[in-house]
Amino acid sequence: MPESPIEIWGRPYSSNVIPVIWAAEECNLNYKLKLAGGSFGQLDTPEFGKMNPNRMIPTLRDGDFSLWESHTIVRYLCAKFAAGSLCPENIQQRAVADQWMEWSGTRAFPPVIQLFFATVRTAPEKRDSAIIQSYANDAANVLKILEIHLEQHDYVAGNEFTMGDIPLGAVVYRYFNIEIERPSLPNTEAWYKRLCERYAYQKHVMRFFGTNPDEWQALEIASASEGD
Ligand SMILES: N[C@@H](CCC(=O)N[C@@H](CS)C(=O)NCC(=O)O)C(=O)O
Repeated sequence: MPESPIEIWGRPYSSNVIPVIWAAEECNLNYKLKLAGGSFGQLDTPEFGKMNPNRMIPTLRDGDFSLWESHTIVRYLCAKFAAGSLCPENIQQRAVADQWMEWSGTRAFPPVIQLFFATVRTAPEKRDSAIIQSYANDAANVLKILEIHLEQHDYVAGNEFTMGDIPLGAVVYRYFNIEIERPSLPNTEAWYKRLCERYAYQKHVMRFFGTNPDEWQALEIASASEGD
């Protein structure tokens, strides 16, 4: 009997789901997107609770096996379907890829998501420019660490694209596409440009996310057509 396709539960505009869908596409995976979270609901069902007791997206289902935590799912997909390329065989290179995935979650994601919520997800008349500026400064200061690292490398774990670039690449897309002033980060911009050349990045990450909550909501609802 043919194996049933992997299911990714989530919504295409969720910041934590985007890296998983991007990774799946990089692995040329035939997966099903099961719409869940936000306006799509589903998280409160008993079926979902069995897969993920946190009732959060993304959640992956591979046959009888369920997995949650976006970075762990990215690692799983890359180890299963792209061992030796997206998931490097060399243990030190793989550890460096892991390191930047963790760094993305703990250092880069927080100020960028706050920036996103303070701008796109807040009505223009309610925005606080001082708060926006402070998140923008925090994000820029953190990304200066990446900027120095990329002086020596084309990608975060060396000169090849790996899973280490995935969560961070999704964060950086938002950073570069929110209307704020940014300092010049030439190495980071060159890396971002390399990511922009990838089909999977164009398809799943480079989405117009709107400029205000109404536009964002309309885009999210329209993404229902991407479900299985
Ligand atoms: N650390 C978790 C965070 C998951 C998370 O915060 N997911 C959010 C969406 S980005 C969620 O499920 N929110 C409820 C919803 O979308 O309805 C991960 O990386 O997977």
